[in-house]
Amino acid sequence: MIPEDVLKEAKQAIVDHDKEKAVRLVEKLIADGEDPLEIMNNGFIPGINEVGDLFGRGMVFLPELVQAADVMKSVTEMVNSALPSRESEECNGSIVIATVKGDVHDIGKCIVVALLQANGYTVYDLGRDVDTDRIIEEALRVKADIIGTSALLTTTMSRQKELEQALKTAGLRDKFKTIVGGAPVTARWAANIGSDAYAEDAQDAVVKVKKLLTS
Ligand code: B1M
Repeated sequence: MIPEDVLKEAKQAIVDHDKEKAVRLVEKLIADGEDPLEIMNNGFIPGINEVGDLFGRGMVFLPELVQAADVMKSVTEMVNSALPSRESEECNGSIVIATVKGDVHDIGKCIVVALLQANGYTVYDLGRDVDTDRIIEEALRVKADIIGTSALLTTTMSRQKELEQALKTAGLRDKFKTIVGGAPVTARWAANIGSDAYAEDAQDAVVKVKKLLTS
C-alpha cells in the first residue's frame, strides 16, 4: 500500500510537470516492490485529470498541458514496463487497438495495451490518429478476435460509430467483437453504437476482453 503523502506527491509532480520528481518516485516505488498500477491509478492519473480540469477552465494553457502530458508519457512507459506478466492460458486471444482518427490522445490506450499484454493477450497497437479503414484492414490481416478503439474527444467519438457502420457495410460485423473506451465514452454510448463492450479503465478492459473471448 503506497502511503497517501507519496500518492499526493505523485499527483503534484504531474500538475507541476516535474519530470525529475515523477521519475524518481516511480523508480523508488518499483525498487520497493510496490504495485506500479497503484501509483498510476491513485497518483499520476488524478494528476493529469487535474491538469485537464484546469485546462478546461482556462487556468492552465496548452504548453503546460503538453509538458504535463510529456511527464505522464514517461512515467506511463516506466510503469508499463514494470507490470508483472500474468500469462493466461485458458483464453488467449488477439486484439487490434487504436486511438481513432483525429485524436492524438494515447496515454490511456497505452496503459490498456500494457495491461492486456501483461495478461497474456496478443495486442496489435496501431497507435493514434488511425483511420477506420486501416483499423479494419489490420484486424483482417492479423485475424484479430477483437477490435478496440479509444477516443478522448467528444468530436472523435463518432469514429467509433463509424467503425461499427463500416464493419456492417463490409459484411464483417460478425467477424470481430468490438470494445470502446476513453474519457468521454460511456456504456450507454457503446450500446447506442452497437459496440460489444465498454471499459471504464485498463483493469476493466482486461475483464471485458476476457468476457468477450469466452462469450
Ligand atoms: Co487533450 N483534451 N487535447 N491533450 N487532454 C482532453 C481530452 C480534454 C477533456 C481536456 C479539457 O478540456 N478538460 C479536452 C477534450 C474536450 C472535449 O472533447 N470535449 C482536450 C482537448 C480540447 C485537447 C486539444 C483540442 C487541445 C488543443 O489543441 N487546443 C488537443 C486535441 C489534439 C487531438 O487529439 N487532435 C489536445 C491535446 C492534448 C495533448 C497532446 C497535450 C495531451 C495528450 C498527449 C497524449 O496522449 N500523448 C492531452 C491530454 C494529456 C489531455 C488530458 C488532460 C488527459 C488525458 C489522459 O491522458 N488521461 C485530457 C483531460 C481528461 O481526460 N481528464 C484532455 C489519463 C489517461 C490514463 O486516461 O485517456 O481517459 P484516459 O484512459 C483511461 C480510460 O479512459 C480507459 O482506460 C484508460 C486507463 O485507465 N480507456 C480505455 C482509454 N482508452 C480505452 C480503450 C479501451 C478501454 C478503455 O478499449 C479499447
